[in-house]
Amino acid sequence: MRGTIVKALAGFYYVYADGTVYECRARGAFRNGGLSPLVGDEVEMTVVAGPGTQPSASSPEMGVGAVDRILERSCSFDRPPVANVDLMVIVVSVKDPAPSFRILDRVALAAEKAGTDILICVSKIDLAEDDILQRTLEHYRGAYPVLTVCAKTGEGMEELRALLKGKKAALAGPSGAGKSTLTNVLMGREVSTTGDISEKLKRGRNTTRHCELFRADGFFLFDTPGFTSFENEGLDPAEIAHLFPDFAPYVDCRFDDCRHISEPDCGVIKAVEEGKISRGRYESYKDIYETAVKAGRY
Ligand SMILES: Nc1nc2c(ncn2[C@@H]2O[C@H](COP(=O)(O)OP(=O)(O)OP(=O)(O)O)[C@@H](O)[C@H]2O)c(=O)[nH]1
Ligand SMILES: [Mg+2]
Ligand SMILES: [Zn+2]
Repeated sequence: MRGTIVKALAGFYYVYADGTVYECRARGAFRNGGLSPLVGDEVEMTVVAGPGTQPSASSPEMGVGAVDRILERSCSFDRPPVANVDLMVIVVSVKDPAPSFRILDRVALAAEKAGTDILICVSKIDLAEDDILQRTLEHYRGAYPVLTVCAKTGEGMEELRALLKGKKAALAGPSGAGKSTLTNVLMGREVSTTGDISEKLKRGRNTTRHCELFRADGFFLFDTPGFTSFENEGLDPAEIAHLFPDFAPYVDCRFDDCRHISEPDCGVIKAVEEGKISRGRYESYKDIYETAVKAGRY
């Protein structure tokens, strides 16, 4: 039978198939294949026991099964560990935690590399102070669509729903940004535990510990664990500029192999000086570039 992995927890995979969730172990042979199943994977599974017939299943309405094979993925991520995402919704709160563009740009880069669409969802706008909202919009101008939402007042939620329609969308972003709160609003009920913000650190407490795929009305939604840091692995320095869509109109440089760091007649540097590329995005680029060069040396 074919199904979708909706949750992975403590060595079990929860597969939704034909209206029922099956608690599954991955088959031994398959585990040795090197590919580990991810939430969002489409799989081939075998039913071991139907719902209500196996007392060991963690809930009586669950069946028991085994995952035999992972079907081909459209994309997959290490962080968050999910597969078959159409739209990566990067959730960033204006306050508690305040945006870290350094981290967010790395998350966007990973999504860009995986080939998913990207939406920046600015959350908790009821808490916005000074010009943080303006600075966030400015940062992503020309790079990604930005939507401002508030789970508390409902502002922007209809627009968000419209953008998610027909898609498998993952909510990713810093701990405490409000991903699980948004999940609950979008699902219309409490499906995901939310947690308060650490008073001392002004950031989340890593409340969500596992990825879960929810079937909403008209779309699918992954809630994922937040992070407090993020690094991109295995990047070729030369590919990085191509993963900055806001640079694309300006990659018109004197040298074909321009690094856009200090070369003369560099279109990217010129665009930054003229305010066409955001300075913050350029700083992220340089930072990611240097890190990738260093990583390649060892
Ligand atoms: N003022 C305000 N608070 C919000 C809003 N959305 C979420 N919060 C609060 O922010 C805190 C963190 O929310 P969560 O939804 O648990 O955050 P998360 O992104 O899922 O965090 P992790 O699971 O740790 O990654 C909670 O106390 C929420 O009530 C909002 O729109 N406005
Ligand atoms: Mg959460
Ligand atoms: Zn250049």
